Amino acid sequence: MSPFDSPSPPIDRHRQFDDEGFLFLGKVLTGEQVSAARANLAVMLAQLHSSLQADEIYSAHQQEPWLLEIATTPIVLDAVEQILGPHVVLWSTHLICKPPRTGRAIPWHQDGTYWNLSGPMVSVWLAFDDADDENGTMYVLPGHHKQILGRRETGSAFFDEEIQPTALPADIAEREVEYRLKAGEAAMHHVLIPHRSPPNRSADRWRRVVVLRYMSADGEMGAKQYPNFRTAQLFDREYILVRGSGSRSPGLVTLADFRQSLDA
Ligand SMILES: O=C(O)CCC(=O)C(=O)O
Repeated sequence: MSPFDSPSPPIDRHRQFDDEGFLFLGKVLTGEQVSAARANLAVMLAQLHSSLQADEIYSAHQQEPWLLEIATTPIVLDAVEQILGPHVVLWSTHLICKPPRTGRAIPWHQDGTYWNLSGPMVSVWLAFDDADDENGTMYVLPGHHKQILGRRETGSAFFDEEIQPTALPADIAEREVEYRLKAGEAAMHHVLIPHRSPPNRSADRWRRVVVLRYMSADGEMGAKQYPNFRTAQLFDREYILVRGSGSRSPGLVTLADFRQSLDA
């Protein structure tokens, strides 16, 4: 099954996602939700373990109920369902917070080449701050998501591989598209869309975003551990069924069961 086989999608959204490999979703959080998220993030960042940086907080929705609520916002899941079909699994989140002046760049890469997963997947990039070139927003290369491009090592543990510069078009500066989003807005990207982000060059503006990762319940789900943002101790990735049913995938946990385990 391809990611574009869902039952009755609005055809224009599918076409655009299929052709370009990304899609702007517009506003998905209210101003109130953004303010609450920023307050929660401030608490989390104050508790961040000294071995971690603010751009490497992985799957904190497995500890933080507020982040699980963001990842299961109905307007976001509706958009994801239109691409993946009715059975949707949340398998990871990544808080990528770039502090003013010091927030790091991320090189051109294709996510799918880093993951031990297969099947239809999409990522939703959701801004908690207004994001633009100055504070290190994301750029995508439209239409280049249909093949895996050559890679080389970066020598950095954060993103250890990048796309070979020779595998990218020479006129990339004219082709790349900037995610110029307001706080509370989101965009969706394909697992193979080449993307990058510059450093945060702003003197006083944070760039805080969360990337929400979803897959179809039909996909193959590999084991993975992440460091807990408070303790740096490793925990196992959970596959949470957030829409539909997943009878073919015995490793899944339902959203209701997962919420209960968080509350316990
Ligand atoms: O937000 C960024 O700067 C990059 C995000 C990214 O690499 C991803 O979503 O995989």
